[in-house]
Amino acid sequence: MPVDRLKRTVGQRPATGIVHLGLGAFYRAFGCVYIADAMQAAGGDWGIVGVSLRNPDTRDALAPQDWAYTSVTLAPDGPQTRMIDVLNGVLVAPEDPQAVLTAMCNPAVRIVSLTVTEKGYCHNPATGTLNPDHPDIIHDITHGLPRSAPGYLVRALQQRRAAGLAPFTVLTCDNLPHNGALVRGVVLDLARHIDPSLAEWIAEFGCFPATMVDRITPATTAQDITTVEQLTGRHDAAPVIHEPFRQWAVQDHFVNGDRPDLASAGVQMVQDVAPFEEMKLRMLNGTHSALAYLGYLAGHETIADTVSDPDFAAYVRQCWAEIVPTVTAPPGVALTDYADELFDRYANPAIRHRTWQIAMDGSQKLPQRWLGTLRANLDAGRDSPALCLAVAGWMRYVTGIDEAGQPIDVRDPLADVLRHAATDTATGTVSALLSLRDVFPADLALQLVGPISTAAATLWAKGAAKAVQEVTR
Ligand code: CS2
Repeated sequence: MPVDRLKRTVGQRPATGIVHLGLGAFYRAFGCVYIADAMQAAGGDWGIVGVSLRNPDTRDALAPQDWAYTSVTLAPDGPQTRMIDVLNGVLVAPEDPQAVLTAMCNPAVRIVSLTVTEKGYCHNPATGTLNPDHPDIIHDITHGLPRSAPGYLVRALQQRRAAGLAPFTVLTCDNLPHNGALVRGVVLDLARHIDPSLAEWIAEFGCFPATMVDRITPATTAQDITTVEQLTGRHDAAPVIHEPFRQWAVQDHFVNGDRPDLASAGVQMVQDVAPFEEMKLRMLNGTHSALAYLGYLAGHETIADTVSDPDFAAYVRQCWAEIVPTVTAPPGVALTDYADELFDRYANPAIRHRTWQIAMDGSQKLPQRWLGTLRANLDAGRDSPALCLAVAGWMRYVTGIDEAGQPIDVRDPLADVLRHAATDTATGTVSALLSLRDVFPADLALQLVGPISTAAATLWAKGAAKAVQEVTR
């Protein structure tokens, strides 16, 4: 049977109201689906122009299918497909930065959302403030056509101000602590370098709501593309594959109150996102990273494979036992139920979320995923052996050599620094990595050196599988 190409449903194109920076699989499986639901339930013109900040792949895959694509929900009892039709185009920033700024200065655009990953904010992970030595920031201070996400936000706001337009709301959807305040801080800092009066204008009129975003979305593989073709009878060059679960908590703080009716799509519109974010960053992302490093070292390809190993199942529960006392539950949430639900989500065999994918960019992820928990436990006089083993797992992983002596493809903006920090011994590696001030504050490093060295000694000597077993005994 011939396979059709996926095509947009004629006549359903919403006018553009949102520009999204960083159009990866996650936002297409999450934000675009919520926005589609909100427009379906409550109307409004919130079509999205996506921007790829690096390469043309997504644009090239989606252009021939008029920007429509298939979203596949992988429930344990089988897949469900749905066509998502809210994109009005995809721009590739390095090809034409002015086209991106022009899209952001469209008066109908009231929201610029972002999923640019942790490193895309060009901040110092340990402090959360703009890194003025970042090469893209150095460039963006002196050039009107930017390279970085903060650069696009500031230059577009500069052009909007000059044109007499209101600012757009900046809606960050990345897994960063206090993400609204963080992006506001880097934007204001960069704007101050360019034009202090611009910074004042943004501070007075801009809105940077905090958000907590959650949906597990592994990278789409060639096999997924074939599976979608079998399920739908249509060829889709860029489907997205994700779990059934989704949760979005958004601080209700938008310029002129102008936004899609997100609550109609099930988004939790709240005044304080912090408890949602802290719970999710520590309990989900924290254990995800712990399972990713140690699971990878123990030879597990995916998170589902990892937690199907009884020792790792006990290990992740031990991690939650260490994390829960440090977390203030959001209203109406029982943290033990949340942990049980997370376990079921991880165990979903239909989701092939690779440990290697989650292990990426650890230097940017560690502070918000583990260090807050470790600090809170130290302050309260509690030990965190499972989380200290996770840190040791990261340290072992970033040495770039696995337990069988094979090279690991370590992806991290600090990959070179990390590899060079590795020495022949566990103790030497621990102390070299703990002295990275971009990741570990000095006082915390001092308190952690003992327990992490203990964990590392076991990990180096006996391997991840055995170390995980011993720590839960
Ligand atoms: C993961 C997240 O890749 C990672 O670091 O921990 O992408 C995780 O899957 C999402 O935050 C789930 O909402």
